[in-house]
Amino acid sequence: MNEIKICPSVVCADLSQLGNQVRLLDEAGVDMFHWDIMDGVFVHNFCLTPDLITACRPFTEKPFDVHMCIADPASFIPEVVNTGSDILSLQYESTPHVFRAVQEIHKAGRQAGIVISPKTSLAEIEYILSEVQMVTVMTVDVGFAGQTFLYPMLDKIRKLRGMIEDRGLEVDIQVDGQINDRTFKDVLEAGANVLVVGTSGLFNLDKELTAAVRMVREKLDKIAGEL
Ligand code: S6P
Ligand code: MG
Repeated sequence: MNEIKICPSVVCADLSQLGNQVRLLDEAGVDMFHWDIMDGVFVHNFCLTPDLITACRPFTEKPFDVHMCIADPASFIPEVVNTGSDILSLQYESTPHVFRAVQEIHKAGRQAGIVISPKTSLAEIEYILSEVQMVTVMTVDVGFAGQTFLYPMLDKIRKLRGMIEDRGLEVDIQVDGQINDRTFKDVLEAGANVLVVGTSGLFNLDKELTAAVRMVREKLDKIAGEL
């Protein structure tokens, strides 16, 4: 089984204290950070920006994954590379030339990820699977925190894990959208290993982030022990 990674969704943190929140989450033992960039075009919402990510980069050395849920992610690769982020995750549906975009990310020395909306089938991404380091399966429609988990995505995760194993690839499966105590077991059983945790999955558990992260880690360790 791939290493289980806790990946807080930074947009769900206290935005007035962002640098400190990143530092506290790092010290509490999270594995990486998830940064949503939204542009009000691909989704009807605005979110974090490259400048904000750059400002928070000095607060941890842990990997930053940037979920580029914007109209034309490929055209913003240089800006996101300049933030010092480690993984650039392209929203698949708004990236017309995915192969070229993935190559550009690799040329910049970063890892490439793709993010697929619930409506996108695995057949669409089969051709690019061997080129990316992570696939994110959206378990809600992209755009907002606090939505409803889409249970049919469990089968997608299961099939994706099978495709990765059949091909002998090393690809992380990240899940994003309502990943919390109610869904941890289901997504891990299905084959996900990178868990994006937001308000219900992490930040609401305890006002002390150290305690909240510890609670998540204990739950995940327990589930992993039972799998
Ligand atoms: C949703 C976005 C996500 C959310 C994350 C946390 O469009 O891409 O990264 O920030 O899923 O929200 P929640 O409430 O669904 O756990
Ligand atoms: Mg996201």
